[in-house]
Amino acid sequence: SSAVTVAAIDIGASSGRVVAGIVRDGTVTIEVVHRFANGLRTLDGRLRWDLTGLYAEVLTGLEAVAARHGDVVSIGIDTWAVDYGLLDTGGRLLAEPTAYRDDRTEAVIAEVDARISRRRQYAISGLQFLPFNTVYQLAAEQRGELWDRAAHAVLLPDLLAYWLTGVLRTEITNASTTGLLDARLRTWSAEAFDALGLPPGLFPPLIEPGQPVGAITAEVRTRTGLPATTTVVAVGSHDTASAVVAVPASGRDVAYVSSGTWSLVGLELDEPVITDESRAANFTNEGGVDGRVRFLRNVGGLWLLQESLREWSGQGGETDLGVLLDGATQCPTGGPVIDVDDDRFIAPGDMPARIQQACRASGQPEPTTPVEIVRCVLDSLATAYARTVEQAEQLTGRRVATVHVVGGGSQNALLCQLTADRTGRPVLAGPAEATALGNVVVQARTAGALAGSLEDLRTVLRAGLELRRFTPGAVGPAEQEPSAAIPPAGG
Ligand code: ADP
Ligand code: LRH
Repeated sequence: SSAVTVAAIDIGASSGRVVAGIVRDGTVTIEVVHRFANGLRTLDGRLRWDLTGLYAEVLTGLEAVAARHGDVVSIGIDTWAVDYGLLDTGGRLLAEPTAYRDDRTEAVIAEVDARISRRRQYAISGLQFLPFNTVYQLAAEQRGELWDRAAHAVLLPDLLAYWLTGVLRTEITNASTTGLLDARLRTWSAEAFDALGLPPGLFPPLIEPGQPVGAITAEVRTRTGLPATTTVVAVGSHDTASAVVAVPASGRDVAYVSSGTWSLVGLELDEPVITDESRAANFTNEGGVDGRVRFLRNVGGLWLLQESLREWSGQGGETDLGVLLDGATQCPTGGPVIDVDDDRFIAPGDMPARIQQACRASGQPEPTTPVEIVRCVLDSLATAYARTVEQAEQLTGRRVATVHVVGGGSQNALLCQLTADRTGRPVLAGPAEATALGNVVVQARTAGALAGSLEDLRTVLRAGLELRRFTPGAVGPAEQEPSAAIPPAGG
């Protein structure tokens, strides 16, 4: 029977993978052929990504895909959003990209907001305010030493695609996180570029998921052993856009939590919701695949755990996530809950101390052991998920019957159970590799191995998945609510 193989490159803030996606007779399977770590490093006084190093991992992964599968038709790339690299007129990367957790934007936020008000920014882009949105990073860049030599700003998945093909494009789902895209027209906003003094051609031309970027270069062909016909195809290059494609929902009455370094909590819509209420609640209208809208909110994520583990490992403490989660499952309900959305948790550094400090500041008993801190983070995430699902219902008038949890966090049974308890709705957990799967199916559709709408693609994915179901427990949200200054999940 005819089978089509594609390669998906999916790099999150904490790890990356290169996946072979095989579509045979309308069923999809993935093989993770290469995994690698990702993280922040300090270089020249800034928190940066090692994009050059990540590209080397990409090539290693593609070589492994080529070794197993002769006929790779296409490659799709997704990474976290917002960040970019600057290229000179010759296409050379001027510096390793600054990471969104760097504090360089603090000094420029007020100035940007004075040039174009928050209200007007939101009216155009529908984007939630985050202190690291691309518009703020570019404002910091305009004052920096590279700006004079910068000919192009290139989002990170687009930069990897450029290195593989020599073709410069800006994929639109990721462009929607810059603050420079008109959410309704899905074109660059001349008004925003103007107001911020950015040259209109700063970003390469827009491209939609499913469209070809270009064939791989001869050099990449030689390095990886991929066939000359292999083409890079645009996918939802914002990782969250690809994750949402692979939310295995069977109806419209669902919310999703894409749970990784961040938790992205919301709904898929056909049209943006840009109102005073959605702005006040800081909901975003990011661009989805097939013109859909990702109406969601960034909620603090497993970053709080990742950074806590990093701290404990530095002290020689317990760092086995499974052991810590087993312990946390035994903790009594009703423990302290912090606001995971607080900006104080954005920067790297001693996370357990900041969590304890947040508990003290809100008059709650502070967790002392690693197990208690893990439990506090998970209670707090579940509380925030519940609050956000209810806000999404209120802002859109839609009802949510089921909550889908996808991404690495879907493997955390305690988090999923607490989410069911707090939201009072069943949770369907999985797939953990939603982002890679969403990347694969969009390529497979372009290759002609799958067809139809996102609903059709989700039907195909659902058939091949075993989701874990979590039912709201006997202990309801109200009983679990501690005396914290956090709005109760029950509204
Ligand atoms: P990102 O794409 O942001 O790098 P992922 O979706 O890969 O993030 O999720 C990473 C997170 O998933 C980890 O921080 C960890 O908390 C969680 N995770 C991964 N594997 C497991 C597991 N086996 N059990 C519980 N949680 C897990
Ligand atoms: C998740 C994510 C999220 C963005 C953040 C920068 O990986 O892409 O959607 O807000 O990283």
